[in-house]
Amino acid sequence: MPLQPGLYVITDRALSAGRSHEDVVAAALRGGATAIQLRDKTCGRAELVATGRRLAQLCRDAGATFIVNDDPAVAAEIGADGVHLGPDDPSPAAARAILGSRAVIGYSAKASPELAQQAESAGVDYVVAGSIFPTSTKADATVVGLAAIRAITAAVRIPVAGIGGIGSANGGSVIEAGADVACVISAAVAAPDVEGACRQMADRIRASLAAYR
Ligand code: TZP
Ligand code: MG
Repeated sequence: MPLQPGLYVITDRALSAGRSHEDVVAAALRGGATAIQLRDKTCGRAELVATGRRLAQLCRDAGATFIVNDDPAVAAEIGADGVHLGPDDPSPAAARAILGSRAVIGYSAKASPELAQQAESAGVDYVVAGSIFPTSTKADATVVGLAAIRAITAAVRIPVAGIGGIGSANGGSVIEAGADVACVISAAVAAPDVEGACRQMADRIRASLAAYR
C-alpha cells in the first residue's frame, strides 16, 4: 500500500501504558490512521518480526500502509510495505535492493532541504521534517518549526511528513504548511482513548487536506 495523506501513527512501547502494540495499532486504525510505523528499539529481532507480522495483517485489513523503522531486512521478513530510514541506518539504495521497487521508503530529513533532495534523488518515497514542535518523546530532537516543512516541501516533489509534538490542536497547521502527512507518537499511543484521539486528529488532518490541497 503506497503512503496516503493523513495520520501516520508510530508505536512506542514505553508510552503505551502497558498496552500491546497490537491493541494500540488496532485502535489507531479504527480511529482513521492511514499509516502505521513499528518503532521499537527495546525488543529483540524475533519479537519484532512476530509483532510486525501481526501489525502488517491489521494494516492490510484496514487498507493502511505499514512501515518498519530502521531495518530493511526486518521489514522484508515481516512483509511490510516499507521501511523508514535515518542517516544512521542502511542507505535508501541498500533498502531498495532488499525490498524491491514497490516498497515505500521514508527518510528523516530533519530541517534540511539538501538532505531531502539527496533522499529524493536516491529514490526515497517520502521525507519527514522535524521535530516541528517541542517533544519529550525523543530526547535528542531539535525543534525546527513549521518553517522546516515549508523549506522542504519547496525543495522536493515527493510527499513530506511532519513529526514532533503534533496533536489534535496543531496537526492542521502541519498540513497548512505543506505536509501531506502528520506523524504522531505520544498524542496517539499515550492517549487513554487511542481510537478517539486518533479519530479527532485524523478528522482535523483530513479537513486541512481538503482545505489546502
Ligand atoms: N523524530 C523527531 S521528533 C520524534 C521523532 C521520532 C518524536 C515524536 O514524538 P511525539 O510524541 O509525537 O512528539
Ligand atoms: Mg533510524
